[in-house]
Amino acid sequence: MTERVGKRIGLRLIRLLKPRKIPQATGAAMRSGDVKRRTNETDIAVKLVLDGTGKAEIATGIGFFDHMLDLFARHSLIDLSIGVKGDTHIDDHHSVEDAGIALGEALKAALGDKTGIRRYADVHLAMDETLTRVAIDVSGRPFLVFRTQFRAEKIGTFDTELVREFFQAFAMNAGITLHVETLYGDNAHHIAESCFKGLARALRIALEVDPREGGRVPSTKGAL
Ligand SMILES: [Mn+2]
Repeated sequence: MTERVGKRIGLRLIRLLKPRKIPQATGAAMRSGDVKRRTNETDIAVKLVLDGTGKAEIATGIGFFDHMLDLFARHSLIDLSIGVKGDTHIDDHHSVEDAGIALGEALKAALGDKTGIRRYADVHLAMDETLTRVAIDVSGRPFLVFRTQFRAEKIGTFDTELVREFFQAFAMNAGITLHVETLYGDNAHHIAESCFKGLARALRIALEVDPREGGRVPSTKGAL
């Protein structure tokens, strides 16, 4: 082996051993949203980071809703902090709906001009006997199709009809087209959970920056 070849192999080894730089998800500023929303009915603070690890600090005053938002963060890998003080002495309606509005607004703010995102995603989310399909287009065009029915009116003290209220408020304020359909299922807790997890998993894909987009907005119109 000549000295020159030996040197070349040595250099290659050093290059291989050097810790590789991990590519940043965005290559740009951190995609985050911060919304405070106060009405006579609720007082809400939401902070989120899209490219997070699913860290959650949730306190809505509604046990079942906390459970849903906690798993939403975990499965979307969005870092989410949400505090709600609402008029739950009446019922949970205002708190759930307004949390959906604030979360949607924070997500929209975090997305900015939607540069480089995958935009579309669909997920079949299985949970025991339940199967829910969630399809989204992060389009800037708010739309909700919600074909999920509950046999029970309550999950603990939580009104099952509020699941739809949350999805409606979220889709309208995030500016996404959101289709949710429970293909089959019996247990109300499973059905609600499959909807929230399905949304989380779909967002995780659709909001991700696609390196092949090369920093473009994924639309032939050039804007979303
Ligand atoms: Mn559960």
